[in-house]
Amino acid sequence: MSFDPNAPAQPGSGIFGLPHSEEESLVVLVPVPWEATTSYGGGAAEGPRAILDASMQVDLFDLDVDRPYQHGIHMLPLPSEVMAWNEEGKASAEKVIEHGGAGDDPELLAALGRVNALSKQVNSHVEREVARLLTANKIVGVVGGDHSVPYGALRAMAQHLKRPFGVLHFDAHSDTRDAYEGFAHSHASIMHNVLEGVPEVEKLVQVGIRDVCEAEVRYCESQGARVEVFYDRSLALRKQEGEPFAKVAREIAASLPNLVWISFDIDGLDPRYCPHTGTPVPGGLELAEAIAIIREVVRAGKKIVGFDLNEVAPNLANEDDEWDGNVGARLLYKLVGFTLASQGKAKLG
Ligand SMILES: [Mn+2]
Repeated sequence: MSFDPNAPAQPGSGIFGLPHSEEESLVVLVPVPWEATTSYGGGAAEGPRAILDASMQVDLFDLDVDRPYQHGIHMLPLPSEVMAWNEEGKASAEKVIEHGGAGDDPELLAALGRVNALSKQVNSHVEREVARLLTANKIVGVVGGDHSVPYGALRAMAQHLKRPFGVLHFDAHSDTRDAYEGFAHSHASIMHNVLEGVPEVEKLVQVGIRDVCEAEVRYCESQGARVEVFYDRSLALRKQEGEPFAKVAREIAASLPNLVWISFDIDGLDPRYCPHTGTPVPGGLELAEAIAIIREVVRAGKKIVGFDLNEVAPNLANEDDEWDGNVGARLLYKLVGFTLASQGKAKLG
């Protein structure tokens, strides 16, 4: 492979301007352009494309994680079947959302059933792709799409590891609702579905949560030690009391088991990093704080087994505005780098 890591991306190159094919890459990214159950602002289905476009601007040398590109990074092509399911799913879901749920209206119940069936197809697609890549000894990252997309990936990871593992979940939202608006695989239910459907997830650690309903708080409490929540409110109070964030980051890392999947909803960050995400909430983490937490996970000797990045949505009203994709691409590169570093394949800066 002859390419200059210090030069601008060449036309026709892949993600981050890299020339690597799937075969040449240790890291393979699975794009999932799906957002059928998005209840507020749309655009997450455009996330993979926005990240890919903006990724050409990311410098390949990284002060946190050195040279992750050396192992090869490839993003699979955007799956046209998922894009078609998304169009159909959105049209059906819209009717249900407009009416605040299906109630007992036969037409709305049929639309709801169709959305749930399409969600299952997306889950199977993601599970199949991730399982295939894990079998080929790839490191896998899923790029959403809304936050429902990692479900199939976590199922595949559980099958692959055959051991318990933890999930480090960055988000403004708890995502532990039981079938939000009737949708069995809503973005707002992902962690409920993971806790109920992936028993290998022995621990869920949530960070940045600040928009949550009481039932979710009680549900998380009912899980006992299996769920630990670092609410945004508590992180803010601790900072206001003068506690060093490095200490908080180490505490979060220490709360995780040795094998960790990272599920990163971009809205866990302060919304100035993701102004067009579907459900922005004031408050949230600085990018540097999220990175500090992930760095501490690696420094604590834990192994990041895979990750997803979701809810990145571009400004659909102005295609020259690359900001959301820009932040998403940079965070994605760090996730790749820290995952490699946790597996002894990149040097921590
Ligand atoms: Mn969220």
